[in-house]
Amino acid sequence: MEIKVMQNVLKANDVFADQTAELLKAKGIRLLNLIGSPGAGKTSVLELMIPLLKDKGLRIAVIEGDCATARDAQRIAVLDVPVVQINTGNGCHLDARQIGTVMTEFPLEDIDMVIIENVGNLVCPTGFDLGADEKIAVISVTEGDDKPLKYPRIFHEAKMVILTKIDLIPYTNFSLQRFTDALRSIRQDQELFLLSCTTGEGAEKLVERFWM
Ligand SMILES: Nc1nc2c(ncn2[C@@H]2O[C@H](COP(=O)(O)OP(=O)(O)OP(=O)(O)O)[C@@H](O)[C@H]2O)c(=O)[nH]1
Ligand SMILES: [Mg+2]
Repeated sequence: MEIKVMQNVLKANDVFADQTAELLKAKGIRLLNLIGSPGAGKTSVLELMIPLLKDKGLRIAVIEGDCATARDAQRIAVLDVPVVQINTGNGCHLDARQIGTVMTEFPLEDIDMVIIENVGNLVCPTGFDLGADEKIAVISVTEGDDKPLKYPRIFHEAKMVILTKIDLIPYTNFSLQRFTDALRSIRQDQELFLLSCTTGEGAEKLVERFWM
């Protein structure tokens, strides 16, 4: 019985996800879903990337998901892009109905890409399709190099992985070789981007990928 309820929830979610995907496809808008643990650096990645992408002429809107506060939306709003904050209360992920509602708030005719920062969580957001073109995993050096092995689903679904806080590698026992081996054991064609939001190292390569 419990399984049936869960299936219905996911099915309902997928209907909204499909609607969003169709709407954005018709308008030529790309939708990205950033997924990572609390504090992995998701908002910092956006703060670094958005000005660089704006310089290239890309028109971006952002959806921020957090249990509470509008702190991340405030950080993005100063970059002068449309942003909506969704507070989920105790909810550990964003769902497709919420995303569909927010889309009506955006001037879609003037947007090329919508980026969702999901609620900080490496597990639950992975299971809820939001209609995005791709899920992007954001993971930081300080979380440890074994995380792909322990939380494989997101690293299986996300072709693109952003490893943040690489400036901290010298101060930790993080092994880039162990991390890469772990990733490759889950998915062979993974695209790994190394990034420091503190020094800006790796930003240019990431801009090229987002620009695709
Ligand atoms: N040293 C270093 N610190 C970083 C880097 N990226 C982010 N941080 C710091 O890590 C902390 C968390 O960064 P956020 O960008 O807020 O992380 P988040 O994933 O958006 O966090 P939640 O939205 O709460 O899940 C902040 O203090 C950032 O300044 C980095 O590349 N290097
Ligand atoms: Mg954040």
